[in-house]
Amino acid sequence: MYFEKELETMPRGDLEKLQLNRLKSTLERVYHKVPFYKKSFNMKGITPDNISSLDDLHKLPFTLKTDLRDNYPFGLFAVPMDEVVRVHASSGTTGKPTVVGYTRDDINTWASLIARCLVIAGGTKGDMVQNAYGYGLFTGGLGLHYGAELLGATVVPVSGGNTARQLMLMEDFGSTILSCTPSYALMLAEEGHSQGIDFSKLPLKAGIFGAEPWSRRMQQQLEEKLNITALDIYGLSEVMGPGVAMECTAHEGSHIFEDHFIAEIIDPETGEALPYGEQGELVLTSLTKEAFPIIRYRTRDITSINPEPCSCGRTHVRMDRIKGRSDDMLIIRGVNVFPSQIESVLLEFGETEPYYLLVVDRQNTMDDLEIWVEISPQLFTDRVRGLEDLEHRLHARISSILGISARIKLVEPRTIPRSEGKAKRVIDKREI
Ligand code: DLL
Repeated sequence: MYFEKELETMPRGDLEKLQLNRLKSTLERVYHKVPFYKKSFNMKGITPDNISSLDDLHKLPFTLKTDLRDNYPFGLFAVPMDEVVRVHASSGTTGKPTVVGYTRDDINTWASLIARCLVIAGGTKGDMVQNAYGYGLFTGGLGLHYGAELLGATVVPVSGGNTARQLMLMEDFGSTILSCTPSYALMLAEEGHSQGIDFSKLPLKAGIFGAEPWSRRMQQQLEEKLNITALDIYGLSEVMGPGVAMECTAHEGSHIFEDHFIAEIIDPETGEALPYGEQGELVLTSLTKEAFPIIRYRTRDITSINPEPCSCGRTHVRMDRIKGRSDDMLIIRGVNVFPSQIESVLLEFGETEPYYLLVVDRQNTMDDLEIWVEISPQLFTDRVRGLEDLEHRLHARISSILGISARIKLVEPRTIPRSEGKAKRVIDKREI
């Protein structure tokens, strides 16, 4: 099932023609309407006329998160403010947020892409979507909301948090689709089980989880615990919000909606384009956005792209799960470490829960990694004597996966803080 079959299954030749036309008109608009782009194109000696094929894209300069900050709040908007019907913002760790804007047509496009995502998850107008992404400046809540309404489903705009109420509504309303971060879905599952809820008796059938990296194992675990099909939704506010890409039920990557975005993979060190299949940083260009078009945005997200046809019939390329962000990647004693690698290991072991915290410190000149791991309630009560053995096995497995040794600290069930939105998994105490 498709929401916009013709566009989702368009032959690649036609899709590329559509992309080129849309790219050209986007470039014309940004060049003439946004001083930042005129300046950055001029600095490379480029005008929109120099772009005559999709291969020419690499001639254009990248756009960075700092460019958004430098033009705070509305400096990169390409339409007058009276055409902007909504803004969103993402909070950075420091300083001012980055602000993005939408025209009425942008909101409609976004809703149609979310409707595509819901249909991929088996959604129809008969569904009840419990939307537990945060409402507000974050794009998750309102993004999912408008797409579900466009599809004609019933939206429960519960937003994040208040787990007891979420579970009550899920049971009483008979929610069929849950949307939230994977870490919050895990918390709902855990709370639900401890309250004695039998998810197999509820009508819940699908989960649309994203906004943070999560492993395939965590996905399988959520599918089991909640008795649903769990799918990965990807997006970022700078490029639109959720719905830039969506995993289909083949579970072999997420389709990037290429009629609206062009995706490239680059080497994060050199900025050079990498071929299909190679892992690097995802760079995205918008093709239809009016208020906030964006050219070659460096997402910092690490993935690879697969152009092979998909069994679901969609022709749009698929990206692999996001491994982490190039700026979240920890470099410990010179070795690259992504938190999601540790999550996968923990889920291999039945005795641990996928709640963990990486604590990085520097003793003299040596980096020190300590991994706090929550043990399962069962192990805690059953086999206190087995803990040392578990610690050794975890240590060996994690060292072999990461290529560096880390200290394991087993902690009691429910001691690592749960999150209602994006989980925080790293504490870096190094002063570099
Ligand atoms: O997180 C938009 C979103 C909302 C996506 C709801 C999915 C669902 P930002 O707050 O701007 O926007 O954060 C964007 O979150 O660059 C990735 O690093 C990360 N991210 C988003 N989706 C995924 C995913 C929203 N499925 C940043 N897997 C992105 C891994 C993801 N990381």
